[in-house]
This record gives sequence, structure tokens and C-alpha cells, in this order.
Amino acid sequence: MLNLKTLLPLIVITFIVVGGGFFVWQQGWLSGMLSLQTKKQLDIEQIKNTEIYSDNFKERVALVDGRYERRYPEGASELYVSIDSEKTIFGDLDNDGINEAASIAYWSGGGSGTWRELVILKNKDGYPIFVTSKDLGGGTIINSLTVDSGVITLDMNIHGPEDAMCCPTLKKVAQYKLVGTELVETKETSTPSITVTILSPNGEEVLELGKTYQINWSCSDVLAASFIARIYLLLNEQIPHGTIDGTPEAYNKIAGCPIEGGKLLWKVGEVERGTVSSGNRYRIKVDIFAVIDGKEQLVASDISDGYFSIAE
Ligand SMILES: [Ca+2]
Repeated sequence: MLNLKTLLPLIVITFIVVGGGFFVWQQGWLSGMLSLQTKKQLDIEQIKNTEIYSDNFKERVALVDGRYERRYPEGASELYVSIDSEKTIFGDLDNDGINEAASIAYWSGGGSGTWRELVILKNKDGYPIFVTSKDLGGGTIINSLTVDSGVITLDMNIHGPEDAMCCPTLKKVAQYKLVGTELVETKETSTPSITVTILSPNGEEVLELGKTYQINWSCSDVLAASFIARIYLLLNEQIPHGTIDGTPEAYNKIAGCPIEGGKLLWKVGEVERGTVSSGNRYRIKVDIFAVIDGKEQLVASDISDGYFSIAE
């Protein structure tokens, strides 16, 4: 006959066995979840060995160790694709708590140069799946790729009107958000990169005090209204008359003007605050400012190659 005295140890043992089993099962489940969480994050090796698609080339390729190459029968390269592991970042672009990968891919083929594309890959059960790509242009230099709060920021040099294919100089910062399966550009700022060259006076000239002289300079990539030129007279490469209008400028300002012809008529010796005396160690300095969002940004500058003289 079983009574409470004999049943009690059995009940205790049953509790220990079942409870322990539950505990073990719970721990296993937890560690399983943890390993799933760990597995869920994409890594660079996966990105280097996945399929990507080029909207530009209309091709889908499977990368192996970050590369894909297809050759013509005679051996020449027909298509070469690589992924930039230095410019691959992981961040949550669609706010679901799981990181996507954003990477720069290089596509070249058919002698058309190398095209840059921003590639987005999603994490599907721990594996990268191509979502979309964005053409960033041929020969574009990607300075940096970052992601912050779901926004991708690309700092690039793109081609200005006179840039050689090799060497883009126009700075562009673009921002993209992943909306559904599309990359949407949210912000774009460009700092035009130009050069300015003083043509005259560029050294050795003798200018007569009080006479009118034409200062000439040339600019590359003149995009008209968004530029301002400021011309300064420089003596001994030092401050000839102190500061102007309370600003600690090292040069006497002759005038500011928009770039139209790259020339300025100057009554020799006159500066914004009075006149300078005769001498033989003068130079001209031209600063070119771009007006971006209402602010002036210095983009180019030049100084006369040599000294010129101002004579009585
Ligand atoms: Ca995500």
C-alpha cells in the first residue's frame, strides 16, 4: 500500500527530474537562440562570396573571394567585378533590428572604364541576399562609405566638366535611405573644385601709380553665378596696411566681383582703405569662393608668380 510517506520521495524525485529537464531544455533553447542571433549577422566573407547584380551592366554574377571574372575564348577579360571589402559596412537600414550590408562594387568590361556601384544586401536567415544597387558613375573616387541611423553617406569625387577620366575633382556627399527595395537619395551637396590662375600682373611688370590697369585671371570650370572672386594686393607677402574692416585678412582687398571675364580694372595703388605707395615687391592674390547654401566657401586661390613694381 502506498502512503504519503512512500509517495513523498517519489514526488520530490519526479519534480527534480522534470524541473531539471525543463531547465536543461530552457538553457538549450536560450543558447540556441543566442547562436541564431550570432549567426544572423552577416560578415565580410559572406559578402565576398555572394551574388550581386549590376543595374548598369544588367548582369548577375556570383563572387568568389570578392571577385568575378569572365574571359573571352582568346583570353581577354570580358567582365571583371570586384567588391571593396575596405568599403563594406554593416548597419540596420530598414529598422528591423538586423544589419544589412552596404558595399562598393567595381564593374568593368568592354573597355568602358570601371564603374562604381553601391550594393545593398539583406540578411536572409543568416545569408546575404542582393536587394539593390546604385550606379555611382565611371571612375568615381569613393572617399568614404558610412552608415548612421539607417542613412548611408557616401563621400565621393565625381567628374567635373574638365576632369580627365582618371582624376575626378568635384566633391560630392550623397546620402541614401533604403525604402522598400529602393535606394532613395536624400541629400546631395557638391563643392565645385576649380583652379584659378593669375595671368597679369604675374611678376616683372611695372605699373604706374594712379593709372588704370587690368588684372586678369583664368578659372577652370566656371559655373557662373555661384562663384565670387576676391582680389587682394599683397606686399612682401605680409600685411601692408593692417587688417581691413576689422577682419584679420592678410591682404588688402581691391575688390570682390562675380566671375564673368576673370578681369578687374584697377586704379593702381588703390585699395579698399586708401592707397599704397610705390615699391617693387607687390603681388596679386585671387581667391575664388563658391556660394553654397548661402555660405561662401574658398575653393581656389592663386598668387602672382613673381613680384611686380608700382612706380610713381
Ligand atoms: Ca535591417
